[in-house]
Amino acid sequence: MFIDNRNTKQWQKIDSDHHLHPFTDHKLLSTSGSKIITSAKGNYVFDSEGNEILDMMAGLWCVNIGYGRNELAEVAKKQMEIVPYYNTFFKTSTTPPIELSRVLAEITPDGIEHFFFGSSGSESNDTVVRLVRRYWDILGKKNKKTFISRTYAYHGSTMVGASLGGMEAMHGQGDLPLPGFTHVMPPYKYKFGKDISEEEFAVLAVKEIENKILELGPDNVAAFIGEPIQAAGGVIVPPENYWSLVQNLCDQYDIILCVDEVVCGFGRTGEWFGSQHFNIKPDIITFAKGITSGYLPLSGVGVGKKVSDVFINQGKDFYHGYTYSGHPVACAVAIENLRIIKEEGMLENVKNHTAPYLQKRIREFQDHPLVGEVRGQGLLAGVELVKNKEKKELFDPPGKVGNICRDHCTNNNLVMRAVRDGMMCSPPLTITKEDIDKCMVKLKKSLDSTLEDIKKIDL
Ligand code: PXG
Repeated sequence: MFIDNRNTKQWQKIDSDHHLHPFTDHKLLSTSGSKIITSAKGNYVFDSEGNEILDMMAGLWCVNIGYGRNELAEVAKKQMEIVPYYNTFFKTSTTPPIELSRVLAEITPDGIEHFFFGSSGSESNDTVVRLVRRYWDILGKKNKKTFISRTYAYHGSTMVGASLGGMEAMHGQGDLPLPGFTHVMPPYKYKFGKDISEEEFAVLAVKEIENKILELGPDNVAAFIGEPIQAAGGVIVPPENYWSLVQNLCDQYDIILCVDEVVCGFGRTGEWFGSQHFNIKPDIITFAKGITSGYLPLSGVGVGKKVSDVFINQGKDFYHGYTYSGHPVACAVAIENLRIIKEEGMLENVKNHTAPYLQKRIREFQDHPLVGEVRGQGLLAGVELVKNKEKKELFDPPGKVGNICRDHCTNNNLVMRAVRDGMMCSPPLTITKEDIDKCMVKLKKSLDSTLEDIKKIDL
């Protein structure tokens, strides 16, 4: 084992000397130092200073069954002893990816029967772009290449993941998006549909997609991709009728419908998948995170009959795969994780108890002077902080107030995610009503402190 008896300062020094973090201003980080997480249990993580921190983000939208489930460690150990690694290339497989595929076929949206594995959500979204373009190629529709996605979408951080994503800041670095990726308005009613009804706004948002299809020409459009609820984009919950309209549009113009289930998958909405919550049947889904509750890296693509038939029945090759596609240890851990979710009735508990409770409690902030909107679905929720509540006016430029509030949450030993000026949460599926109550006390304190702070600064 590596040396684990250093103190906080020592870890921070080595971290700052050698470790590059994702999405981080390292100059700033070297002055504050990283928070060093040294253990975790249930819905809490503990840092090297002994703080007990309520993790309302389930790590990074992923620790669905909570921390410290030894069953997963046992399974990993056992599988490492049996076969730690073998590949799934060259007409070979180990048993865990086969069994995991069978289990997934039972719980994924109707019609999704085949699974291809990777190690991250970004990788699986890359797989989708290659798969769908190859699909149209095989069918002789060689121009169907463009992917339509949405502003504020998050689909990963590789060149393709960031191109599919609709994050302006990411596009600003490294000449992105790549050619063949375009973005339309998301179903973000608070910002884009202030004065109309939910239903009217859904029609408007879907009309934008149709206009984009017509502008590009349907013969050039490969697929539409979206998260059921945009998570890292700010917990953007679409109107109830949005997704069925999108599905109709994709059918009408012969466009593949890809649903990115990386966050919404594995129980977040109280169903196995967000597609089931919105009652749609995607052609393809991608998933990651919650499939192993983050205990090991694993991701995948679920492929429906329409696409898989072409590859399987026409005997066409697809020159694509990763060393760790179907990694036996990660797949074994996933099977155990899914067993726990199922056998402990976590979906039912989320749907009938904890999600309604979280949604009810967080809506109490609707009257807070800083809060413009409270939104959420299932165990995804957030409050949008605004400059002017009556006029629904957002802070411009965005981000400063969100960061202030996030820092207060940190000081109150609460992990929530600041997205622009919203405070978002996505707790483990094991979150209890007591922990939700604790979260509300900490969040109220953080919002009140933020309000006091911003009175003193020029925004
Ligand atoms: N799709 C969705 C919907 C995601 O949320 C990915 C794909 C990419 O997964 P990987 O495993 O390649 O990271 C994600 C990841 C944040 C944050 O700041 C969110 C994600 C990753 C990192 C940070 O909220 N989501």
